[in-house]
Amino acid sequence: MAHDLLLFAGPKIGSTWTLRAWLILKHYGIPFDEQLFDYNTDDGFARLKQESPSGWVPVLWHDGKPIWDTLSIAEYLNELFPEHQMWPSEPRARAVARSVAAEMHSSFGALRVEMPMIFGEKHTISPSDACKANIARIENMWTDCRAEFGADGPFLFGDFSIADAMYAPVVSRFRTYGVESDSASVTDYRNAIWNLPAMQAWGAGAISSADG
Ligand SMILES: N[C@@H](CCC(=O)N[C@@H](CS)C(=O)NCC(=O)O)C(=O)O
Repeated sequence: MAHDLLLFAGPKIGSTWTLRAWLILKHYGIPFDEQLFDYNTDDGFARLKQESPSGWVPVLWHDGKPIWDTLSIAEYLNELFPEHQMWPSEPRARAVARSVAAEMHSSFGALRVEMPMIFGEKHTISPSDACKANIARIENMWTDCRAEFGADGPFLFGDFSIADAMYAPVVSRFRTYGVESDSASVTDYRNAIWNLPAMQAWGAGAISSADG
């Protein structure tokens, strides 16, 4: 079935929420068009507030009608393309995958403020205790998911899922700010996300837009 999908997108260097939706589309090979809103410029910001129903990116337009907010977009794509099984098939694994995705959506305020995504760059900061606690919680969560559900592949629930897309910007942030881990499980997971062809394609876009 052909679909007419258009993603309202933010700049690849810093738009974490766009990255999540974009990665799902790209990883599963779903054809889509992209319209960039560089909300760091006055004009791009004004256009975004005017043209996006929510005033934010990402927005997925399907056959000319909008779906907004990243988790809704992810759920919608999963329903539109059931052949990709974007959540784990086993009920408990699926519930936990939804829990970790929702936790990313609603938490980690200190990490978001102190470690903004600057894709591909390296920066030094001194994280606050709250930010360190966010990092520890995320690493523990990744370790637990990998231990309980990750036997069949390198991702949180074995195969790539929506939960992994939710944490992809965190992997980028950890690289940018030099967050290191003693845990092989955490390091392997970070490498699996970083080396995803779709993640690398996003990075190439971040570099070319910075050059341009
Ligand atoms: N809850 C929203 C958050 C979206 C969001 O924060 N988008 C940022 C870019 S990553 C944005 O549109 N920023 C534009 C602005 O600051 O006005 C979602 O999950 O999609």
